[in-house]
Amino acid sequence: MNVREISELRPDERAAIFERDAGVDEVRDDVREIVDRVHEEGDVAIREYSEEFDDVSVGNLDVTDAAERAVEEIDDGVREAIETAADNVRAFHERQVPDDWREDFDGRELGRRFTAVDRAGVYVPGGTAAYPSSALMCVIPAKVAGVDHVAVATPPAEELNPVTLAAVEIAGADAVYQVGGAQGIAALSYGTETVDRVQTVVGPGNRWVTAAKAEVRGDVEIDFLAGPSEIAVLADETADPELVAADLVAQAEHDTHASVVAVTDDPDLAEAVAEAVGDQAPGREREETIRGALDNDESGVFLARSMSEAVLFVEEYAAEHLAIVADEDEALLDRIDNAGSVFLGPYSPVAAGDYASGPNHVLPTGGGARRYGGLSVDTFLRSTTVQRLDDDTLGDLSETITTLAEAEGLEAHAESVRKRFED
Ligand code: HSO
Ligand code: ZN
Repeated sequence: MNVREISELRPDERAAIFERDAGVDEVRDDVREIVDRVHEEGDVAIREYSEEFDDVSVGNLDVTDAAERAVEEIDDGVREAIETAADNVRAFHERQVPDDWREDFDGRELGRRFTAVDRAGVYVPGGTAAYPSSALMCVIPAKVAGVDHVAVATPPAEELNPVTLAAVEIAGADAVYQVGGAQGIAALSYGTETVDRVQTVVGPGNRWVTAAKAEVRGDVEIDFLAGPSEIAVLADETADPELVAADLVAQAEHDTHASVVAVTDDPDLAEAVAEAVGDQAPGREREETIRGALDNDESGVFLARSMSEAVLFVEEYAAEHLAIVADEDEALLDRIDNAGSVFLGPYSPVAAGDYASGPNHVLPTGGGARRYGGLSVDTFLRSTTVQRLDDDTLGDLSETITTLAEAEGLEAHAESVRKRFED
């Protein structure tokens, strides 16, 4: 990883960094074909794609029973870790549940009530790594919101990962299907003979899953595009370069399309971080994936001329995860709007949020944080407004309503109000 000066970046380099799409565009055509086939042919298409992409000849697509059994099968220490993480994730998401309300506005009784969608689908990635933590991060908020039926899709395997299955069960899912990738998203979105269709599809995934969510959007609700991981570390001279590097390497191990950046105004820190990344990557279990991510055009250590320039850089980058390791971290945070989730100080590594501190790890990537936030209880809720007026309050408003209705040329609207006051 080399150090690049922000002021020297060419427009094409800036575009690669700020308009990153993590290779999603490249797979869109293939994904469209998969989604269409699953939509039209159902289970048959799923089985064929599982053979082709996962090299698995799938028996039962429905593995709900196996998930129930897995809780007893896994190591006690792992089960306890899942339960601790689940408790923390649940507590944080329970805090998000909005209260229904009704209030008096000068005699008009107005309010808002919140209800959950009935059926949600969750994608839990598998493949090169298992993601029981993602099961917790998606199923728990859905259940806290009050979703009646939560179905999980996760990649097939000769032997399904029991820890993932146990996490799905502990989180409270109602059904589990072994179907991965774009075909998993399509199955949840349109339904098949075995998989019931849902109203909202959520969850993280690789570029295939992400492209599939973009494809089904409109036919079904989705959370947002949560593709390969990203981290931006905003650091000043007080940061420990070894720890900054460790957090970059950690997110790099997710995917060769992951994007990891550190931004600082301190040239010594920039050099030290670049060197520490180089020292820490070799010998890691997932070294090849890490190297792929570090070599991406959008990954790197970026040197700013001032912390203001550094702030502008991370604001434009709009990272999925933003770590701020600096003396004035709260003041820097005040200047930043675009980030999926923020980690303050040297003892808040992104890995804490990935697994166990409580906030959600399903977050917008690819600059999505410029427009929306991460997965939350709200993702599964609808709000409905309620109003009750009486004759006095409607009488007070009748002139306003009838005047506006007539201005719009909607005379019957005006009449519907007047009629109530005829004797
Ligand atoms: N950093 C990933 C989530 C994750 N990390 C799961 C470890 N397991 C995307 O936020
Ligand atoms: Zn992670």
